[in-house]
Formats: sequence, C-alpha cells, structure tokens
Amino acid sequence: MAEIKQVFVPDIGAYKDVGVIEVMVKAGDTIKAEDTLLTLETDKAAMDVPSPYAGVIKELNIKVGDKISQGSLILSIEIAAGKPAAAAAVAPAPVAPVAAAVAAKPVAAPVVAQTVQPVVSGAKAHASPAIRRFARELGVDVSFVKGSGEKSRVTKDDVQMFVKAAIAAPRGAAGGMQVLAMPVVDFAKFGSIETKPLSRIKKISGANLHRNWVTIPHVTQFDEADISDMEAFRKDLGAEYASQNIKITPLAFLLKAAVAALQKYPDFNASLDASGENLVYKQYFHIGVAVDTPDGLMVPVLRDVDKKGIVQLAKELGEISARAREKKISAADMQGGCFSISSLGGIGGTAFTPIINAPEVAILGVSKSSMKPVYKNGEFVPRLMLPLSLSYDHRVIDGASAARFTAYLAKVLSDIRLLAV
Ligand code: CAO
Repeated sequence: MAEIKQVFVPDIGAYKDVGVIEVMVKAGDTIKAEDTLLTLETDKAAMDVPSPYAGVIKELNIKVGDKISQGSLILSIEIAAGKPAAAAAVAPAPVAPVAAAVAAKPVAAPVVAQTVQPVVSGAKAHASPAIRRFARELGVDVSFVKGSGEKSRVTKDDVQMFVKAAIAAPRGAAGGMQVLAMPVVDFAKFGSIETKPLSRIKKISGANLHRNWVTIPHVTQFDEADISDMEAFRKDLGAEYASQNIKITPLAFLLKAAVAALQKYPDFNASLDASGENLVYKQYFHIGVAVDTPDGLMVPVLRDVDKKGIVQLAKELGEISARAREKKISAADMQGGCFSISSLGGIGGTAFTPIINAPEVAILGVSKSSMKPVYKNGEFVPRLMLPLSLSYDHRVIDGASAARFTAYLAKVLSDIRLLAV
C-alpha cells in the first residue's frame, strides 16, 4: 500500500531562516529520489535540496520567498510501494557563490536569444545544479540564458523559453555567430524627422529579399559583352516597329540570350527541392523581369521566352511593365520563374550585385552600356560594352560554371546570329 512521507529541510549547517529562491516541483508531480525540490540562498551561497524519496507529491508546504530552517516541512509525498527511503544519503548541494553570480552583467544580445530575452555572455550565470543539469541535457549553455528569477537566477522556465526561441528562430540566424541587435535610435534627437509607413509591396518584397540574402550563399560574377553589332540591329528594328508603338530595348535581346545560356547550362534553370538534396530541372523557360514601380520592386514573369521572338518579347515587356506600374499585376503573374533579369541599364551604373529570387538559383544584373576602347587585332577600337553581373547560389553552381555561363551570354550578345543556331 502507498505510504505518505513528510520531507523536512535537512541539516544546512548553522543557517537559520534561509530564503527559498526557487521551487522546482508542485503538488501532483511524480519525482525520483534526488530530484531537486528547491533552492535555498544564504548570504554566502545557494544550495539545492534534493528529495530523499521517489513518488508523487501530495502537498507542497513552502513557496518562493519563505524563510526556512533545518526541520521545516517542505512537502508530503506518496512514496512508491517497495521503494524504501534513502533519506540519510541526501544532503543539500552547494551552488556557485551568490556574490559572483550577482556581479554578472548582461553584455550583448545575440540574435538567437533576443526574441525572448537578453543574453548574459561571458558572465557566470546564476543557476542551481539542477537547472544546470537540465540545461546541459538540452544542450544549452546556461551562461547564454537570461535569468528571470530572484537576483537574475535562471529558472527551468527560462531554459525552456530559451530552447523554444532557438527552435523558432529563422534558419540562418542560429549558429555560432552572434549578431548584435539593431540599435534603436531616436533620430529626432539629431534634427527634425518625418515617419512614413513602408508600402505593402516594399514590406513583402523586403521580407523575401532579406530571407534570400541571409539564407543563400551569393557570389556575383562580372563580365562585359560587346553589343556594338546587336545595338546597330536593335536600332534598325526599333525604327521599324516604332510606328506600332513597340519599343525595342536591349532587354528583349537579353531575354533571348539568357535562354540560350540556360539551355546550354541547365543547372541555371533548376531549383533545389524542399529537402535541399535534389535539383529540379525545368524544361520550360519562364524569366522574371525586375520592374521598378513607384511603390517598390515587382518581378513579373514572361512565359516561354524560348518560343517567342525579339519583337514579341519587347511588346510583352512593355505591357507587363506598364501593368506592374499601374498595380495590375497579380501574384500568379509573378510565379513560376526559372531565372530573373534585373536591368538598371536605362538608369546608369557600371555593376551591381542583385539578390537571387528564390527558389531560382541565379539572377542577371545588367548595367548601362558605354563606349570603351577595346584592343582588337593589334589596335584599340571603340566598342559598345554592356556590363553583366550574375549572382548565383553557390550551393548549386560552381564559380567555373558561372564564369562559363556569363562568358557564353557575352558571346551570344556579341554575335546574335548565335541565337538562330
Ligand atoms: N544600356 C544602355 N541603355 C539602355 C540599357 C542598357 N543596358 N537598357 C536600356 N537602355 C535604354 C533603353 O534603350 C531606353 O533608351 P531610349 O529611351 O533612348 O529608347 C532607356 O534606356 C530606357 O529603357 P527602359 O528602362 O524604358 O526599358 P528597359 O527595357 O531597359 O527596362 C524595365 C524595362 C521595366 C526593366 C525598366 O524600366 C525597369 O524598371 N528597370 C529597373 C529594374 C530594377 O529596379 N532593378 C533593380 C532591382 S534590385 O535587383
């Protein structure tokens, strides 16, 4: 038959009226012999009081803040039948001296923990052996956990919250690197200010850009294409179609050249699957085009670029960018892309490092073409050079492949007869 036992405060030396700073159990808990029941704190040290019995706690007679001495009743426990007491073997276990722990000051706020609480870094945490053991079992360094208990003592809840926060933290934020929290600056202190909300598009694209930037290992490969001949042809074509209101810009040629390079190097027309262990090769060629709108960046997708001619693509480009600027683009218009092109050529610049539009694995940045002296056949000749900046996902694409892809793209743009081959 079950037997009820009472558990009293054991011999704690000469101490009397010692404060209870933590209670680890509650009525109804099933505990093992030597599980920590509570932590006491004297002016010199903290100590854990373990249970002499295994069983189910029936009644708890103390709470945090109580002052207790040897012989004070802690709890009543229904001990498991056939499991005799081991009371004589159990004594309080000393914890780190209080003074050292109280002196600990939070010094930094790494990303992993900041969602829950600031972090004590490089400082000695104030935690009982039981909590230290509990943290150790979960693989948590208790010195990184901010204590919410009395005198910043780390409690079981603090450790659990820390683990929950680490699990919930976005992939890429966790790990050995500790990132400082952004400082909160009162800009008004330095001059007059005005605060305006970000547009809905900026909020959505910003979150995606942030995720892609922190989770994809980006490398950008730069190259130049001699587009002197292409430009002559483009001008002729442009003059021909101007009456039909079709504006033929270098971007239409870039779309076709990109498809030629994607066909030659299929890894660039692929995506990692959800497991991250397989590459999904697409047999279609849909290309996203970054469009600058007054409310922010949108990337509508042109479908089946391989099956369309330059004029058709130029027409669609004009239509889709007009629709984007009039906010008439739907979510579906921006899905299904295999590769993206971001052209700042109409604005200026010599190169930039575009952010990959996941789950795509590469994006081509295009800057403004300019006349440059190019050394050819023993002399410098003026050529129209187009700067290309290809950012790629280095998990999927090697540097050599990226250099080959970009060189091939430049070759096709230099001799657009290759598009017909
Ligand atoms: N070098 C030199 N001139 C260029 C050029 C280049 N690489 N690309 C375009 N141009 C010229 C065009 O020929 C056109 O000249 P004309 O007015 O004399 O005919 C002028 O620049 C303007 O072109 P455009 O911008 O109207 O047309 P586009 O096809 O080049 O681009 C679009 C269309 C929608 C992509 C563009 O308007 C746009 O929004 N670009 C910004 C994209 C962006 O913000 N990217 C950054 C995203 S962050 O990665």
